[in-house]
Amino acid sequence: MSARKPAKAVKDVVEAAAEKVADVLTPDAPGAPGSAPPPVAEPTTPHGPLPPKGEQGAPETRSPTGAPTTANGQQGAYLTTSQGARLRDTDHSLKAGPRGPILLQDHHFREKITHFDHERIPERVVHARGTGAHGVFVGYGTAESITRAGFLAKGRETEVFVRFSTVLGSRGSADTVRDTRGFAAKFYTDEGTFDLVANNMPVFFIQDAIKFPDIIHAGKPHPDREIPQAQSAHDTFWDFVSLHTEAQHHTMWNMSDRGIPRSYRMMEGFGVHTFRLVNAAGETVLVKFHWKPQLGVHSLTWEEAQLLGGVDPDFHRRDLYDAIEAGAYPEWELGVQVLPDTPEETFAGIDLLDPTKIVPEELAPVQPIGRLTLNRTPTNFFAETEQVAFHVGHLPQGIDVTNDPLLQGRLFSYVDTQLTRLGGPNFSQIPVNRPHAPVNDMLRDGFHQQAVHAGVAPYRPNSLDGGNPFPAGDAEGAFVDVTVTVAQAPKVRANPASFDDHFSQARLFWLSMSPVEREHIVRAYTFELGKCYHQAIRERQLACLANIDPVLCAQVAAGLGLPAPEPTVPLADVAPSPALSQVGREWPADGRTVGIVVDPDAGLDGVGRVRRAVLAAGMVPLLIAPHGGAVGGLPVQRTFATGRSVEFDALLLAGAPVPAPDALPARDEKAGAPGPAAVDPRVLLLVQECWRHAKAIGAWGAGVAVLELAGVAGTPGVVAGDSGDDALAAVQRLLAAHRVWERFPVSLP
Ligand code: HDE
Repeated sequence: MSARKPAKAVKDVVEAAAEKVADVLTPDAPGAPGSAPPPVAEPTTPHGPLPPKGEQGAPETRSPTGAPTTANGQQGAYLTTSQGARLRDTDHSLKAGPRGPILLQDHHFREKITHFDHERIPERVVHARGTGAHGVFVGYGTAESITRAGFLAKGRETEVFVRFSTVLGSRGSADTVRDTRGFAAKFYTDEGTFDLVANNMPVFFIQDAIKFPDIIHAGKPHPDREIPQAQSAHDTFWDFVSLHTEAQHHTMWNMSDRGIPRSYRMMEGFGVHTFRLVNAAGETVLVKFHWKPQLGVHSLTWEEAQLLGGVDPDFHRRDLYDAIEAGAYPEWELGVQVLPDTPEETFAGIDLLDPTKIVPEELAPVQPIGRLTLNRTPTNFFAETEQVAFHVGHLPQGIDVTNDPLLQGRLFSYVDTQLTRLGGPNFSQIPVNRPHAPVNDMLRDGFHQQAVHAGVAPYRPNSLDGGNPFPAGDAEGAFVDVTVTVAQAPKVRANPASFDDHFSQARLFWLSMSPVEREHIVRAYTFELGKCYHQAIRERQLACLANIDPVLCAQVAAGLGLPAPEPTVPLADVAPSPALSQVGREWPADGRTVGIVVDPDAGLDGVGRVRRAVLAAGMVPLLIAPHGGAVGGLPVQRTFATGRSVEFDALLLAGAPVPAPDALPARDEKAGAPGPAAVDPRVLLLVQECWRHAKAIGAWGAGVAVLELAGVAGTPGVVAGDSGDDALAAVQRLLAAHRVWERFPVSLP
């Protein structure tokens, strides 16, 4: 190992220090701590770390598997042990004769099995089921007047890793369950990592972090039978939220279509808490963070979500990765609602420290400050998505926390949980967690230490390491803990009185919904409460609904066969917030899937052309045929047996295929669907399900006959085109609204 040469600046400091003390030290005596003799006075001139002592070496910068960069998990053509010894055989253990016992000396066997035995780590206690992707964030510069955070500067690009998740289910649970979704973003800014650990709903169940274990215990499967998995439709959940009525607003969001997103790409994200921004002049504002998806906010229908739980439990994961692979990069704008930082910390009468409240966008518009594009999928799920560790306290200069009691509790929880989950305090050294800013902390040792720290003085101030590391000031971009006056008050276990309003914003949400969205909310409450075992819990939740809205309460009560109770508090007089509704606008259809049913025996008139047009429009065409392989030279992605309507956003019929040889209920129960024998029954089922889920359906040529046979011809959103181009164009127009909403008749005002 060659001795290292100190950098010029460091060398000068070292030599100057050495000169001063040369008379009291024997320069060549062994055992001197540090590579330079310490000066008597505390070193205060900032400089880089001292080099290691001359005799000291360190492993070269390599990945854990010996590759020169951290990018490759493996290298070379040959199978090796973890130490790099090449192996001849990995299929036979070393035995005392072919029929004899395995020998303890078989290092390869022991290493392989032992490593395998320890492959799993504890799953996250919440948000265990997740999906991650890499991307890039570009600042617009519009936040420069309110924050000194450099990554928001105009045109500044920052690498980002995002992990989406459900909350309640285990790591292997289904994606499409009714639940809140996590939307956690790690910005690797050059001023330190910023984690915006957000959800797809802007409010939370509780107002104090001390209740978090309780709401999660209530939402998780019952402790005796460990059912139901990844669901809120059970007694303990509704027991909790009907007793802790502050949960009613968040529960309303869960029962709305927001609880079953169509795609992670089509979700909003919310920082939930109010944050405090500080600019270069030290001025502050309060903000709420919002992610706005370029594709709009869209949801599955409840039946789709339920079918997908069986047909494709990885639906959201697949959707995200397929879209990125297809080049339909998901995009969001990051925005802030900017609110004055007043001593009361309220806005328009809304307590900004109460995480069960929103500030309606109509009162404080969301101002865009940058754009996120997800453009790379992870190479290794475990290394990246499973090991990523977020923390609400990971903040760069310019962004600070507030006293929201939920946020305050989270500031403790996120490091604490990683200690167990990732096996020690060094999780920030795992590749996906490594900051992209220079790190010079005084944290040392611990399990799985990857860094080889030089020096002897990880404390401050020190003289042995030349005083390094040095504190930074404003000019060096030091983090700002904003000075906030805390009012003199008794030390109490209590909430502010303003936290007592539990129903007004649940009502605001209900009143902001379109009629079809309200029908879905009624259905969700009725379903979930119907799944509860105990009548007392249903009655108690109905009493909460009575305080939100009499129509909602009466409809749910009717479904449960119970009387609708009277409200116990006056109904709040609130103005609806149209921004909360998902219906009534048009959005791009990038990355949407279009199923195309083909009949190989009847010609493939225009199919290739339509397929190309779907691709050109940025959507994903999936050919559905009686058998796999290819049809007319075009690749088949789904057969009548493997395909199911829930995988497609829209359906095109290019033919009317007769029943395929496997159209037998004994081979495929779907083939038992009743209908005329002229067409494969699975095609009819496909059309009927798409129709039931209000999806656009188009047909041309022989395909038009299928519309008649399925009984959907001439109904809203069902188009018979003269050509494939025609049918596709009409379907594309319908897709912009997400669904053919008029197909759902509504009964509510
Ligand atoms: Fe979390 N939350 N949380 N949470 N949370 C975790 O941290 C916690 C809350 C959120 O993809 C845990 O690393 C407390 C609100 C997301 O890795 C844990 C409270 C919001 C994720 C934890 C909350 C969130 C987590 C578990 C106070 C929306 C997944 C694993 C009531 C703004 C991050 C982990 C990922 C994960 C604690 C409330 C979002 C236990 C104490 C509000 C997106 O530390």
